[in-house]
Amino acid sequence: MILYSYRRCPYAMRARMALKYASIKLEHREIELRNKPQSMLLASPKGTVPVLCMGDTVLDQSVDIMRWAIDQSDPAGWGDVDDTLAQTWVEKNDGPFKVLLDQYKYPNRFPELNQEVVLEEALQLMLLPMEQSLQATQYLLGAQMSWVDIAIFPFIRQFSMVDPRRFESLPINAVKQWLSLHLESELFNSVMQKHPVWRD
Ligand SMILES: N[C@@H](CCC(=O)N[C@@H](CS)C(=O)NCC(=O)O)C(=O)O
Repeated sequence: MILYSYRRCPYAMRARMALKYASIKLEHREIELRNKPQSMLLASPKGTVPVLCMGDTVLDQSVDIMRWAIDQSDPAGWGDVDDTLAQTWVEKNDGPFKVLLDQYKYPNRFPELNQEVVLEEALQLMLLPMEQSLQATQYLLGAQMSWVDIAIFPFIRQFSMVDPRRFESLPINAVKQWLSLHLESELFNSVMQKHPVWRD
């Protein structure tokens, strides 16, 4: 089992966390986005990480890797959630929220956009609905952590890191607490260890 990964990629982070959670043994191949190994491109020509190769089977969507991992082993019930609700959150994150995250993170690429307006849109779309859920229950879909928390957390982390002081000033205390909990978790820290770049 081989995982092509990139340390700072939020999609790769969620996959690494799910694989680690499920105790999947694998060979970690750290890549450079600018110099992708041929063996990875042969397995998955679209050229994004993460890519999980298991013999002839290749999973090259982070959510598919998460789901596969949880199907193998789910010791804390990450998969015990309403599928439609889970899908709705993750689609909102990977779709419109990711667009706003990129606009917020790379203002130079979007000179026509106002940072504060982008931040406000991100609040309305994602951060405030998350706040509402997290005020009601400790995790996004209830009292128990689920794969949805793990799928979304790396993106909120990235968002918070763009302007940490501005993030700290936002009225989303439950989100901040939830974020800290994940940032400090052993699981997250264990998948953030550095690996040397793998070469074909
Ligand atoms: N839908 C994919 C998206 C993965 C993705 O976009 N990964 C980025 C890194 S964060 C990537 O590999 N981009 C290719 C590149 O920058 O060349 C998934 O969920 O796995």
